[in-house]
Amino acid sequence: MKATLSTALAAVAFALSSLPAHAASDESVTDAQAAVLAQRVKAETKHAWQGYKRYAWGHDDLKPLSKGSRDWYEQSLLMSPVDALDTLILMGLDEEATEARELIVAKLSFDHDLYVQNFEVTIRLLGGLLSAYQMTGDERLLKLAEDLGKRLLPVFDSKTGLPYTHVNLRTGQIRGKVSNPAETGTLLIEFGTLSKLTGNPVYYDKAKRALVETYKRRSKIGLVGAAIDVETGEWTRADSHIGGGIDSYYEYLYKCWLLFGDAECKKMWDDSIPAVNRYLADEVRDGELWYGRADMNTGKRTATRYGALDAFMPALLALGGDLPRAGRLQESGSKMWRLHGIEPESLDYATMKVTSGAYHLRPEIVESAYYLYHFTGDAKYRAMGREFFEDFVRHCRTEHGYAALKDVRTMEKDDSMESFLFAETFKYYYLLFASPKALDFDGIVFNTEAHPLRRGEGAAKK
Ligand code: DMJ
Repeated sequence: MKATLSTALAAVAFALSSLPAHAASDESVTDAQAAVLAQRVKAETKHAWQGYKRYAWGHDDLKPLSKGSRDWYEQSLLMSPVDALDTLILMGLDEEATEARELIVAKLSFDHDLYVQNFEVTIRLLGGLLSAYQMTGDERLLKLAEDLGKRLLPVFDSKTGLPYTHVNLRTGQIRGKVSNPAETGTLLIEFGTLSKLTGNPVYYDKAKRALVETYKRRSKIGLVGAAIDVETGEWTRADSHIGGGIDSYYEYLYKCWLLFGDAECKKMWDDSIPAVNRYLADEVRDGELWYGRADMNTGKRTATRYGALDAFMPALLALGGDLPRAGRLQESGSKMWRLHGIEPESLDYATMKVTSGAYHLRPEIVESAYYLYHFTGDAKYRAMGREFFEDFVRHCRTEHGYAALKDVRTMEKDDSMESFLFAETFKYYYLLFASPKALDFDGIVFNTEAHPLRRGEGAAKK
C-alpha cells in the first residue's frame, strides 16, 4: 500500500514537472475572472470605436497609425459602422450603437456607379444590416438590405448560375469571371435571410443555386478547387484546402442546413466533409492534427500549410459534432499562435516556419475557442482565449485603435484596421468570456462575418 502510494505521488510529481511552465497556471479561468475579461473586451471595443469616430467617421475604416481613414471604393459604404453595429448592441454599448445606426440610416446609399466585390459586400454589409435589423426591428435597416440585395442580383446572371465576382451597384454591369468556392458558395445565409424577411424567394433561389453548382463540380474524390470560371464552370486551379478562397463554402453547407432546415445543404455537407478529413487533414510529429493542401483530383499533398484563416475549422468541426478533431486542431492552432506570440497568416506546419508573417487582426482562432468552450464547457478554452487576448492587446493596441501587424516575427505594426475587428474579433472575445446569457447560441447562426441571424420556423435541430 505504502509503495503504491509513493509510486503514485512520484508519478504526479513527474507529470507536474514535465508540464510547460505556463500550462498549469493557464488552465483555469473562473467565471468571475471571465466576467472581468468580458468587461475589458468591451472597453477595448469602445476604444477602437472612439478612434474610428474621431478620425474616420463616415469612412469605411480607420487607419490606426496615421490617424486617417480608408475607403474601399471611391465612395464609402460604411464598412466599419455596419460591421460593428450588432457587436455594439450585443455588448450593451448603447450610445455607440445608436450613433452607428443613425449614421448608417442617414448616410448609407448603394446608388453609386461603383464595381463592388459581391462576396465582401454580402458578408459584411448585407449580413450586418440583416442582423442589426433583427436585433432592433428598425425597418430602415431592412430597406437598405433589400435595396442592396436587388443591386447585387445581376452577379448570378451567368450561364452556370455561379456568380461573377463584381457588380456595378448602379448599372448592374458585372465583372470578374474567375471566382472561387468561398465567393460562389458563401451567399445563402444572407440572401436566404433576405428572402425570409421580404417574402421574395428570388434571393434564396439564386444563392442556393450558386452553392449547389459549386458542390456539383467537386472532383471524383469529393474535393473542390481553388479557382473556377463562372462562365464555363471549369476549375482553373486544382489546389484544394480549407483556407481563404474555399473556407466558408464548407461553413455555409452546414450552417444553411441549421438556419433554414434545408436538407439538401445537409446532404452536400455529409458528402463533402469526409473528403476534407481524408485528404486535407494531416498528422505530423506525435499525432499533431493540421489541415494542409492537396490536389483536388488525386488527393496528393501539395503543401503543408495552415494559417490564420484555416483556424475557423475547429469551430466548424465542433458545430458539426466532431469535437475530437476540433479540439486537436485547436491545439495545433494554439501552437501556431505561441510560436511568435501572435499567429501568422501562414505557416508550414511540417517545419514550423512562417511562410507569411502578417497578422490582420483576424478572428478565426478566437471563434474556434468560443465554439469549443460553448460545446465542451472546458475552461481551458477560456484560458486559451485569455492568452490570445493579452497578446493581441499587447502587440496590436494603438493610441486610437488597433493595428494589424506587418510581421509577427518583428511585431511591426501596419496602418490597417479591418472592419472585421468589430464584427468578429471583438465579438468572439466578448462572447467567449461573457455569460452564455449574452447570446442565445441555439437561436441563431453566425454568418461568416459573425453576424448572428435568427433561426426561424423550419430551422434544423442543432
Ligand atoms: C472575414 O471577412 C470573414 O470571416 C471571411 O469568411 C474570411 N475572413 C475574414 C476575417 O479574417
